[in-house]
Amino acid sequence: MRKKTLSVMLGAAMAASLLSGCGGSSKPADVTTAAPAATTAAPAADTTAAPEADTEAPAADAASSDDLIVVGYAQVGAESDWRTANTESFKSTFTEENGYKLIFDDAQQKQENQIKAIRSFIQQDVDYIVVAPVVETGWEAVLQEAQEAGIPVILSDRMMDVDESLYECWVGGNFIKEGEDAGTWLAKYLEDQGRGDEEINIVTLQGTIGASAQVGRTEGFANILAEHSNWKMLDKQTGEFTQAKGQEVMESFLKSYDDIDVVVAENDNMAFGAIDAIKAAGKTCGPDGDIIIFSFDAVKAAFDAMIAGDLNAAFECNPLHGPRVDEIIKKLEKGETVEKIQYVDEAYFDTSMDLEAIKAERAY
Ligand code: GYE
Repeated sequence: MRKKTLSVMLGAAMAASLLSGCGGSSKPADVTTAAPAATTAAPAADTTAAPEADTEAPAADAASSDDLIVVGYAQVGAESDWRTANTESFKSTFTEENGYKLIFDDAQQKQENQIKAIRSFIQQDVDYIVVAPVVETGWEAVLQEAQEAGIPVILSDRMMDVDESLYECWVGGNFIKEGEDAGTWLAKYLEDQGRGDEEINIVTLQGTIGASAQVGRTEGFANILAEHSNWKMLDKQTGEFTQAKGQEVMESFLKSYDDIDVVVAENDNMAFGAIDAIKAAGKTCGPDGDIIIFSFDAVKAAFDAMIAGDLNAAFECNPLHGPRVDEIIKKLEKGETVEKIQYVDEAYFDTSMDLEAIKAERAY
């Protein structure tokens, strides 16, 4: 029943957007107002904040299960602290109290599992499918199946390389910008240390190959590297976004190269593994160490690593997409158009800042 109402509304929305010419625009939107900023309180804290409301109006009365919007979330896995925060953001947002039934699937970083999950969501006739795609390519067939079934698909976090008519919209971090910000930060850091013209040997621990977070961060950093003829990328290998693999790859880098100046870790957890490998090899890293190391995400444990003097900098990627997707669904339910591509504003942090104070304010 819900689905029929929705497709009529979507049909109307599509017609309206065709007339106005603004639907399906790929103009990036800034959605920082759409969801809690990185520094707001954790969603978990919010949900426990008003227990009285529940006792007066039990969830079952507030919304009969017929009224609940059923959302299937095809999650990547549980490979990192970022991912854990992202899962928590969805689970605490898509609750029955908020009018939803969430069907959550953890694909264990395998695309075939995500495709299976999406097919099962289609079979269960959910109202919306949300996907954080493991990799960018290979989604046309299953998205077409969802479209034929009349189920809107929302992409969150990572991107898909598919025709934009196959999804409603995407919300996530600007990965190319994150990579460029990291390169720009490194150039300034080396300059400030009087090493602006020195030959700089760099290695990169890449994320899951083909994931847009990997593709974008690699490309963004490469854009800045191209501006510095004295920077040399010695090696790049995937650490699959996990601490264990990051450590393993860093161990092999340290065996192959004895003159590494900089480690780029495409997420915090791989940096944590790399820091262990560097220490085990009898070297040091961080602002006072032999090796400069920085990473992406900026989860709380990255703040601890910076405060401990092991990590130089962390480039933020905000995982709190639950409230953002909730807002998108609410708009679609009302027949409103949504911006096709929605980037979240992100910052960076390094050891020149008051990290204890910043960490205390962060939600993840
Ligand atoms: O950086 C990493 C996670 O897609 C932005 O995936 C996300 C990345 C994040 O495993 O920690």
